[in-house]
Amino acid sequence: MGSAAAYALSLRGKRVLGLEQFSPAHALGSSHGESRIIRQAYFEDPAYVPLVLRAYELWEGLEREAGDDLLSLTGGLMLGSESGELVARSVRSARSHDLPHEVLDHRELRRRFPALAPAPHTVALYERRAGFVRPERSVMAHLSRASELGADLRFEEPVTRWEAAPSGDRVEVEPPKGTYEAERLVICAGAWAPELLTDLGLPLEVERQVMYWFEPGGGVEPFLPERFPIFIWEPDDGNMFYAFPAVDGGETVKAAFYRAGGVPCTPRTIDREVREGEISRLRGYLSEHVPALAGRCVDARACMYTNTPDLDFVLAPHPEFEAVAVAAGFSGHGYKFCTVVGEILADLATEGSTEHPIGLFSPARFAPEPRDAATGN
Ligand code: PYC
Repeated sequence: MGSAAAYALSLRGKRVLGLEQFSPAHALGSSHGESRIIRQAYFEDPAYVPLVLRAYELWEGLEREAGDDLLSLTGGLMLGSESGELVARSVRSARSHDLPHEVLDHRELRRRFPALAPAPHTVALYERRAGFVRPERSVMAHLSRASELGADLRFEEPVTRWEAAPSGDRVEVEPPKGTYEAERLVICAGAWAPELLTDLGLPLEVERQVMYWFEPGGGVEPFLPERFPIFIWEPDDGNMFYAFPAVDGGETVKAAFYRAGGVPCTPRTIDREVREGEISRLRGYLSEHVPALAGRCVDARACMYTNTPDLDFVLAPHPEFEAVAVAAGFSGHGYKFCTVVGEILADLATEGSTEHPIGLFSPARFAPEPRDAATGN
């Protein structure tokens, strides 16, 4: 989000200073692991659809500018039962925004995607324009373009403190190497947001999630992007998991849980070791639903989700300091939006507002209900 904001602001001719506590495109936060899902029929809320459609346009523009393959459209499946939430809500989003999609039953699923083993009650929404983006390469593309456009990007500079006057147009940030002053501040601190935004009192919770790379038992052929889509599967117990095709000539397939199995942590306490029991748990779901994928797990890496209680983002001007814009709480599904989030943050920093529909992301939704003076409730 920070690299996309640095790029969007540089594109508008602003003088940009970017401060990152680690190295470019590092693997210690929430934007590593080779691939992130991109999809349009957004089950979380139809309000995300206009934003994701703009994100696609910006992804394509970034790819052209960077001369790199950042976005691959492989098609995507949302699978589950008719009584579950994932498929019904995806269909609702697709219909309400007129998105091209198909609803497939288990026979059609088996015919078109033979690597999947859907039960007779499984249904799915298929969308052709779903796929994946490449997070590390995309972060580098945003950073390189920002830097080419004149941004001053500094790494290994952790910001631990910032200050702004309530109505002023000066802000100050203080990494150990010195103090910087600016007219505007954009804070995209990922899992470090709870520390940098304590004044906002956001109910953010960081959780550890693990990404796993499996070596398909019978070889990678059935999982190549031309025949295997990204998918999210909501099994009957509600523990969603997802997977990608084998990307960029690799012999492995990445899979993980979504909104299931997270362990509360902080960036300081996160356990980066992955245990056999965790691997076996995901392998169990794979052997039932994608049997050929349930082979040897050759790699597993921890990352962090920063969750809000409703799992919707926080993206808004700071309620007290007009010179400050805030992006946080992407709740494990934000990366695909980073191009449009960069554009929104540039709007907020330069204009104080945006035409994009970001009402859903206001931090005001977490404010305590005012007490009734008469009843005290
Ligand atoms: O952003 O679509 C997403 C996603 C699915 C699983 C984890 N993130």
